[in-house]
Amino acid sequence: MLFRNLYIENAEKLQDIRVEEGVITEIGEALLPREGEEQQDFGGKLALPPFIESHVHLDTCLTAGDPVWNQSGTLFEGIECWAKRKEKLTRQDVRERVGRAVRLYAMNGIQHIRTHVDVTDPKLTAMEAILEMREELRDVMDIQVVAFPQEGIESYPNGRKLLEDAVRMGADCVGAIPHYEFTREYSVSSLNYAVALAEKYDKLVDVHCDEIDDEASRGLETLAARAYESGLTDRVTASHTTAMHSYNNAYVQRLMRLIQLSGINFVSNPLVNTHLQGRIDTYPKRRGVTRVKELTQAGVNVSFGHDDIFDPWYPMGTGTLRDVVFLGLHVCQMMGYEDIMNSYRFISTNAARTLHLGESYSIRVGNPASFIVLDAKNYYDALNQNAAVLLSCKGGRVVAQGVPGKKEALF
Ligand code: 17E
Ligand code: FE2
Repeated sequence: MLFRNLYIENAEKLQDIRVEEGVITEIGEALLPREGEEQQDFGGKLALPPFIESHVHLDTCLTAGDPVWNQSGTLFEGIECWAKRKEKLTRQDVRERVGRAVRLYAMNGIQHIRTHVDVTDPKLTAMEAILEMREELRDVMDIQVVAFPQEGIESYPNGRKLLEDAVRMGADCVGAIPHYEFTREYSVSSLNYAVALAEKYDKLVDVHCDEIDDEASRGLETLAARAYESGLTDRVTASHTTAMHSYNNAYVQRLMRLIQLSGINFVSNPLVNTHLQGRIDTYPKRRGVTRVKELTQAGVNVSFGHDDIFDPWYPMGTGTLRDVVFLGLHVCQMMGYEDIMNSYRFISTNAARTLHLGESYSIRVGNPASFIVLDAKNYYDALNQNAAVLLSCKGGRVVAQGVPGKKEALF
């Protein structure tokens, strides 16, 4: 199969991609079709490595308003709403919603998802259902599962045991939520426990870290120190880190050294944290998005996640990461030409590092034929014009396709 006339990752020149038995066997200009070889000519469109959702809660998606709406728009009311919905969870209910969400993502060019799954549920219903789906959907979507203690490790009955049980069931990563624990001591010990668990079972770590507008919430320094000392380094991710928005600059200057030494990754969720944070401010109102620009400038790996699709924490979402990048660039004030052109990295290359996808993630000869084609010539235009995803090819299999949106002025 020959995919013709593509601008690969914003390249200036058009190239063709040859795929044989699910693998990229040749990339070059004007490749000659072989006898009987199937061809698809895109006539000058952008090809990118597949998009990656590096942070979402699939277990909670598509439940907004059931049984109650989050009226205040705070993280904490969201957790209360979810606790009510959680009581009604069944395996079938989780499977049905996750199936819908995964299809939404697929249509938008996503081929990898890291999902947090709440393990503060004595029955671990969602964890069981999602681990099952991780296997069933393997050919069309790679799903990485974080055991996420939504209501705390130290502050929830049997929190430690539930987290370990979920890891033993097969979760890929260990989570924590230091800003939600009852005390500062608990938040430190919860992080120590999560990192030790990851070491014991050889897992990755992804912590909901300091998702609060409290400048005294300092789980991040503990997490980074443990990542450094344990040698887990880039196997550790700090998600949200919204308190970092409110830290004083002198502290951030000191902290940045530790962050760099530790090698940890960051995930920022601009859609959801601009919605949830700043809720107790009058004016000026904080945006509550972590320091993406400064971290990036310091050479720290940052990716963007959607976090939620239509659930107690976010009443919107159609599973497109384009909106996440679009808002992220605005709120982080990263709107220089190169910033915009390269911003797909927040939902591709950078996220691949966080998920440890390795060398097989890139459009390169010898790699699985996994790529997407967008209806634009480069990512600047794709982002600005909200370009359709024309094709999503995963290991040589077309897993989703789309047609260009059509609008016309009648004058
Ligand atoms: N749970 C949490 O603690 N924080 C979030 N942003 C979401 C769920 C969506
Ligand atoms: Fe989250």
